[in-house]
Amino acid sequence: MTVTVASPLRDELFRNGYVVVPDVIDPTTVIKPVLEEYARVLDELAADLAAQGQISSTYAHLPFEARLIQIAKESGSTHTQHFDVTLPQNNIRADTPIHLGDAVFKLLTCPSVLDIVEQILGPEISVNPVQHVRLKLPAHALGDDPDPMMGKSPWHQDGAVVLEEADETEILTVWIPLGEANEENGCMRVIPTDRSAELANHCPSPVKGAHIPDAQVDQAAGVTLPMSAGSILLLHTRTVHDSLPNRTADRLRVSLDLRYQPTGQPSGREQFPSFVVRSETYPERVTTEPTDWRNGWLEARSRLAQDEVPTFNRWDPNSPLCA
Ligand SMILES: O=C(O)CCC(=O)C(=O)O
Repeated sequence: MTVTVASPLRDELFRNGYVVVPDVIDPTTVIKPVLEEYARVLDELAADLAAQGQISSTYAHLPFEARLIQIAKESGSTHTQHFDVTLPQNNIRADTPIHLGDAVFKLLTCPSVLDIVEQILGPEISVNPVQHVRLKLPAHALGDDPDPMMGKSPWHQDGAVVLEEADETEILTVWIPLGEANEENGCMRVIPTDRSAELANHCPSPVKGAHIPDAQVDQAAGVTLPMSAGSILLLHTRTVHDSLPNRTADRLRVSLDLRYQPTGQPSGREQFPSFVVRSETYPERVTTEPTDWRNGWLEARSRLAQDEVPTFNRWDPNSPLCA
């Protein structure tokens, strides 16, 4: 199914590679409940780590940000997967943590977000399984754990993190700060990129994920994008982007990056589930219950815990460009 949408927003996105749309999400009714869910995830995590002797206290008296930073430092791990809204790309077990809370589902299906997405993709919309929460820790707290979910993201195009079969899929990235994101705590940075641009060669790395080496990016053209909670950033699959490091002493930078696509096009990660979130033609196919969404992911986890998980990487680490 090809997309035939005409809208000024789509034109702007395709021309520049990015659009920041302010005041899309209600911080009180939509964002705050997500942060409350993450606080409960941290409660459970802290109790488990304390019971295993990995931390000396649950640090229950600390506010969320200070508590996560303290726990990450003391346990020597960022515990990303406990908060993440997708499965890892390998070593999936029957009990691999994943956070599939009602508040996250409400954000994923937020009508005001889907109204914007519809202006780009049209009315048949699915949520693509490439999606993450990033609780970006201060660089000093990361230690030897260079996890790009918790630290700086390297330069890349989102079209490079899915398989070739999705090269023509109109995957739209919707990046959502759950608090202030600025130059100090590590906001996003983009290189204005026309949608007709080629996918650059990426280098796969267990540490950074698929990335374009810094030397191959015209970094002087980078545009930093400070944003407030409630606003969203749209990127197309060819937009070259990274994020700045979190240089604060004691603050997190919290965001979700979600992806949507026209229903019926390849997701580029077929082993993971996609869900219809809006449909003019088949409204009965829309996933409206968080339980159905949760079950879709949990079934994928059970299946993948038994099967060999195919790699989602298409890039050659031995390419001379990666030397
Ligand atoms: O949130 C970040 O720091 C990076 C996000 C990103 O690069 C993406 O969503 O593709």
